[in-house]
Amino acid sequence: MTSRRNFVKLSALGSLFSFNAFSTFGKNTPILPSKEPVVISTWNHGIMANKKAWEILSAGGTALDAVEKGVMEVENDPTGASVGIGGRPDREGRVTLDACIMDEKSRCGSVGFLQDIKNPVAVARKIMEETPHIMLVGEGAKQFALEQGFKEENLLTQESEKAWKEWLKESKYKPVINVENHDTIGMLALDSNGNLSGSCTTSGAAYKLHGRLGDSPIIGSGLFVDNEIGAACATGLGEAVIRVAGSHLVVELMRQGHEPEEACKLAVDRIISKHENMEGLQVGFLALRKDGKYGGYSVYNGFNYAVANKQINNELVDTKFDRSW
Ligand code: SD4
Repeated sequence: MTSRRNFVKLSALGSLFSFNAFSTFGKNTPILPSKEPVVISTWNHGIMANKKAWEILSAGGTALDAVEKGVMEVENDPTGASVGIGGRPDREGRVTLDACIMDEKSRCGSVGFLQDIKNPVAVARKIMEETPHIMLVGEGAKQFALEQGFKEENLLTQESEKAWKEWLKESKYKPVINVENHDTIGMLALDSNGNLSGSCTTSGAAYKLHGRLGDSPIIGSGLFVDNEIGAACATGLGEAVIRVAGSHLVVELMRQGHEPEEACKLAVDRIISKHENMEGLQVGFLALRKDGKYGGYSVYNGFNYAVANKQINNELVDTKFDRSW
């Protein structure tokens, strides 16, 4: 790693010449932007999402289209218990969805507490492209979605309702976020123009309080993209991610010269340092840098992600972690 003295020297150089900070900050050798497409996304369902995203990227499509259409595959899958239709409801039995999207121009859109519309990521994109705003929530977000032609539908599947009724018997709120729960999908992509985009979509923590928002719709927490540097997304206990503005932190750590995996690890360390009680506190970060290098890291074991590029045909990778369950 770069010594502090070198870092200060290089930072000073970086501010003297106001070119792309990424090419010098914290590094002895410049890192060149890549135009080799790559997509990474969280958990096992990342495979399904990457398949669609890779179709788009490998045909020369944009990272923005890839990250939207990719995660919609998971939103549309009724067997997924944490995203889109079939997502676990809150403690009142209502499915409320959160999502956001961000592109290479730092344009972003976000939707929170959206009900009865199964593709919140597409609603987030419409907010980004069709309104002067970034975030819409609740009734207003639903009204906007309906005006944009989205269909109203019941998102509580029979299976999800059954699981919720089972939960009601004890009604104990205990966030358990691990690989079995097939959680939130966050996706980061780099396209053949060298542009980065990201998306994040979820039904949030199962059996949450009605009205709760997690990190996933919050730009800088669940997702952040800076086309000069890289992109990051988060999964896990949203309250912990928000506390440290997790995805923004990961991108800023890459700006300082940390490798993607190392940036994710340092963000995990930050989360750990801010919590006395680590019980149930699983958080995982993914990072994709402008040069196509990527990595991830999690608080506990069990977090994985899917990667697709020209060399890797959509494979799952387990991240390193700080501690075991
Ligand atoms: C939330 N971060 O609402 C989401 C849930 C999640 O893996 O990512 N689970 O807190």
